[in-house]
Amino acid sequence: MKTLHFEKQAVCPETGARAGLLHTAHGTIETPVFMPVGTQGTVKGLTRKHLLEELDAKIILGNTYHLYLRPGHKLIEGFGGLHGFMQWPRAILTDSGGFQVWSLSQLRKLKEEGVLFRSHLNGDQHMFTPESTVDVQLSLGSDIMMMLDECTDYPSSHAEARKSMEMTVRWARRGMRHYRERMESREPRNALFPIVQGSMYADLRRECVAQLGELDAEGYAVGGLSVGEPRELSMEMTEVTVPLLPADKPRYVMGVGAPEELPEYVARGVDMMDCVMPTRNARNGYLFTSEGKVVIKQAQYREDSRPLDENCRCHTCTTYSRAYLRHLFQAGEILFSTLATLHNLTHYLDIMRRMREAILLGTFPEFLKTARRLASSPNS
Ligand code: PRF
Ligand code: ZN
Repeated sequence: MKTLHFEKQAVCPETGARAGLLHTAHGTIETPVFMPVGTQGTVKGLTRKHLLEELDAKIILGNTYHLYLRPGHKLIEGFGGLHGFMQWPRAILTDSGGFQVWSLSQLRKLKEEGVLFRSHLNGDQHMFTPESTVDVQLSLGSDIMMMLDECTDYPSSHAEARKSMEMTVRWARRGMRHYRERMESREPRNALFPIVQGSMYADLRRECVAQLGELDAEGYAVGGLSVGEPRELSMEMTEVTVPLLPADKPRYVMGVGAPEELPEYVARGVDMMDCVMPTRNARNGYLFTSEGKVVIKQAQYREDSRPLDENCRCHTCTTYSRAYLRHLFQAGEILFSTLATLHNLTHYLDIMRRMREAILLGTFPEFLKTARRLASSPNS
């Protein structure tokens, strides 16, 4: 039974960029989409009102690893899942935890059964299996759940990458079987996306796509990118992987990217992306504008009365000066995080909206050309 419906609206013939509508149980998402990261059940610094009314975000991301450890998925389930707990009425995607175990937990032991790890909070030992991460995500009630995968270290030898990719495939088969069993006794509201791995090896990526394709999932993700490799390699791997994924299903590249990378991924047929960059950088005083980066602590902004970004319609840019923002940052005021996050996310979501519009209008190649010219200009 279908839980998601992806409606393709337009494809750019020159590049393969797609515009579509992704219908979920918690509303319709216009694609291509960037999903703000809300690891702990909150997009740091923002209220629901900001997300709904200022940003008009249609989907946000949560993390199984964090929410499982604290406050616990059973507690959240008691509040009606993550939607009820955080009072978020729109769509939620949760990552499976595999990647966060890889990047955060203290001790990690990979077994055929799953991944054994120690909590980064108190050192307690836990295990995630392909089955248990589906169960945890069903408790969280996310609209799109992610399969347990192993994000292969970069760099890895071909043999290591093959071993890791094959484990990810075996886990995906188990996870999908368990998911289908669980769905028999449930109203179908949650989709499950397998994740393509294969490090930086085109043959492994192709093989992984072919094997995961047999699972006939409702969407597919590409993992293992943006893990330290040069940008050309991320793009090359995206180019070999994405066109092989089913054209009538959403395609999600996990954990990307910088603002100037967004058009590059979309041009390669990607529908969904997420990244901590706009939110994390905001809190650290790194702001993205239509004219390039602003490092707000710099002395040049001390008496700068201009808005952060003349071309931005966000609350931060229509209300405050750069000098005031710099002062808040220097004084360590909590308001800075809110204002900076609001702006950076507005900037990201606006790029996505402009791309979507261009794809629908048939002007995406021109958009891409302009975006590339701006990206190679000195102050960006
Ligand atoms: N796997 C999972 N989540 C992820 C990644 C991955 O490979 C990445 C890699 N960029 C980010 N988030 N499950
Ligand atoms: Zn702004």
